[in-house]
Amino acid sequence: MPKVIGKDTGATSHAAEFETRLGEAGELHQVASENGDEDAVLTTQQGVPVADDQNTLRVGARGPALLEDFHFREKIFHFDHERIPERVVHARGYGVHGTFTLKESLAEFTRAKMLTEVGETTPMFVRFSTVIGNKGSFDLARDVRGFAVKFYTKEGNWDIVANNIPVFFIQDAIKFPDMVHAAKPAPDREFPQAQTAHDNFWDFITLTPESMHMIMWTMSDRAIPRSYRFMEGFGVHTFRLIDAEGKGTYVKFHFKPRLGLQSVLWNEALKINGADPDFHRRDLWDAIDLGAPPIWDLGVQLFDDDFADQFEFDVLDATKIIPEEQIPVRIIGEFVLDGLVDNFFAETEQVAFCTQNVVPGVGFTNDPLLQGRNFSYLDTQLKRLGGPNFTHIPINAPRCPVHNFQQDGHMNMRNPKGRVNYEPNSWGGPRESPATGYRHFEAAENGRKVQERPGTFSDHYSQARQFFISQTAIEQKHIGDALVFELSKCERIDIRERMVAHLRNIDERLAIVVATGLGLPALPAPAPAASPPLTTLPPSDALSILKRAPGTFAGRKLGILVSDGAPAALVEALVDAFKSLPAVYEIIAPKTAGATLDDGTIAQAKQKIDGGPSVLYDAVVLALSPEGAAMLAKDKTAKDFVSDAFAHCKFIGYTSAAELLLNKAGIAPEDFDEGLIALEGPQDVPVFLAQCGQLRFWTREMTIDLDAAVFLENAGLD
Ligand code: HDE
Repeated sequence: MPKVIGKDTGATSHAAEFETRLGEAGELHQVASENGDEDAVLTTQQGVPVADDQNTLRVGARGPALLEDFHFREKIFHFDHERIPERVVHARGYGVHGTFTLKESLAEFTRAKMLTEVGETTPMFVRFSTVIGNKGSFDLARDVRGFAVKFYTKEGNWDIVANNIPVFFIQDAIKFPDMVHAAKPAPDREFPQAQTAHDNFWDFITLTPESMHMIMWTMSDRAIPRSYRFMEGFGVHTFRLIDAEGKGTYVKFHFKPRLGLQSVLWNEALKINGADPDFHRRDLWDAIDLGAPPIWDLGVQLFDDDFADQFEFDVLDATKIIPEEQIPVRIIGEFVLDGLVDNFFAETEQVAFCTQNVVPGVGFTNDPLLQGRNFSYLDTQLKRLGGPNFTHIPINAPRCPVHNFQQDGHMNMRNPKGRVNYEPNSWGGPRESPATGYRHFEAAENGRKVQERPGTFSDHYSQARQFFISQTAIEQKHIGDALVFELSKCERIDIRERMVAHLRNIDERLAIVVATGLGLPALPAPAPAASPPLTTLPPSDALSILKRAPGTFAGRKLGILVSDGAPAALVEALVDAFKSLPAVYEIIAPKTAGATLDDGTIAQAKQKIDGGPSVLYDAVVLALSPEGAAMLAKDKTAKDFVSDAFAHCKFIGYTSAAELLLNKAGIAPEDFDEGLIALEGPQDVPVFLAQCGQLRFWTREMTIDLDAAVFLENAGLD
């Protein structure tokens, strides 16, 4: 029997069962658990055993169907109603279960048990999402990612309905429908899907200067994440922690991924969407399924009124961050996302988040965006889930006692006993509890009733500039590239010009790069600014992805392209080294069956090369024999594999025979750079592994992309 590699892609299979998860929350699980059971009998929804599920009831084999066929009618009726309205925004999402563990108590600031009982674990559910695309759109749209978190605490459900970007497009919830309409496909033509690269979006944005800070983030690599596992999460608004005496402390919530941040290139994103539209959901599923669940630290920025009063911007303005250099993020615990759903619809589709879901000790501020959200989410659930009883659905049901006199309604799942359904009453509880019950923060308010934006919200450019100057050169180039790409899709020249006019208030060099990229004949005058932009805000390294690179390939994926006769010792050494990080690998071969290596070992292929383009991997190895290289050098797909890996600045390990394929793919000997690593044998693997820890060889982009020249000439950006 020849040895076989390639079956186990780098981590041990995760055998954990999550069957009980839904059951913990409710009593509704008995039906689902039967599916897949060999002995189970197919029944109708009424539980009646079904004798024939292949043929409708007819008068004679070729005769008309009979109305009497209740099984057929029920089956079709149910099928006809399988869909519920998709979310207006964040329609495409992916949910997983997890657990939060508190490491440091915030007892000084809040009475919330989840934040004060060190060592306590709290079950949770997280739904990641894109914002604009519909449910069937692709994962790698340039878009904000939702990072909605539901904690099933002992004191009720607490939701932090967060994003992977810490600011938002608008300051007041009243503009949300306009913003979303403008971003979604145009109403007449219903395209483009899941994209902001169109006139309507940029028309709205350029007429809404408050969006400029957010635009810097969405044009940055943050909007094309490599995976949900490599994203930060932010609660965006300033919330409040409230202690037992009613004292409030402002708080901003942060989720920081242990695996570090990572994004893909735009050209790569476009290709990934074709090769695997489910790239992000598959990545998350695989990581959990293979027993390498992602972990995030939960952090808080805490501050008081004194800080708020002297901070350059209004802490109620959701288009502003508080730089971590000014208020450090204090890590108080961690969450592990290690539980796959049993059923996508039951859990991920039906989960209902709401910013209003808070627990005693956590409260709101007057952020006008947050106040609007507090209305919107509950309202949306009524439409989507069809009635007021969606909290009875297991994924939404609290994991603590629920007692109240709210009753009846569509799909009521509870069967309360006894006579009492009002309060006060002479029959018995439940009763309110001044000691343990939720208490709102007693904010002192006075003022005239007005429709007015506070003057303290009027600076729209300073933090946009701060974000931009905090990036590395390559990240700045990507922002320029993204702006040129998006605006090039706008047909109206005045919209392009208007955006460049805004950019002049952010960074003159960026404005020049974008104007040049768009071929504008002249720079438009800077947009009138409600508040003069500050140029004094210092760079904040925390805003850059690359300045905080993790320096390891752990959690990433290596693609090993093999051919018959490839060196087995090298392939095995690669597999062992990357598995130990741990990272995963996939074997790609010209044939689905895989390849026979030089010692007779069978390398089983996960992908035939046509289905496994290099965009699906973080680094690649070309482990080829001379014959294999000669054959692949004639193959267009193999050449694409190589030239894409090169163009996307990936580290490429190669056997000497594979040089032929590299050359035929357009990488001439003089183009070879330090990102291309010769692998003579197993002894070279440690060097390759160490290099891969840089994730990308970014220097290459400056030499192979013509736009880099515009960027370097005009900007000398740093
Ligand atoms: Fe949302 N948002 N949003 N949003 N949002 C929804 O609720 C809304 C905003 C966010 O995975 C909707 O159940 C308004 C900011 C996430 O199920 C809806 C405003 C942030 C999710 C809604 C905002 C978010 C939603 C649509 C402006 C980041 C997905 C479906 C005031 C902090 C949750 C639904 C999931 C979903 C309203 C702005 C995050 C319509 C009115 C800012 C992660 O209710």
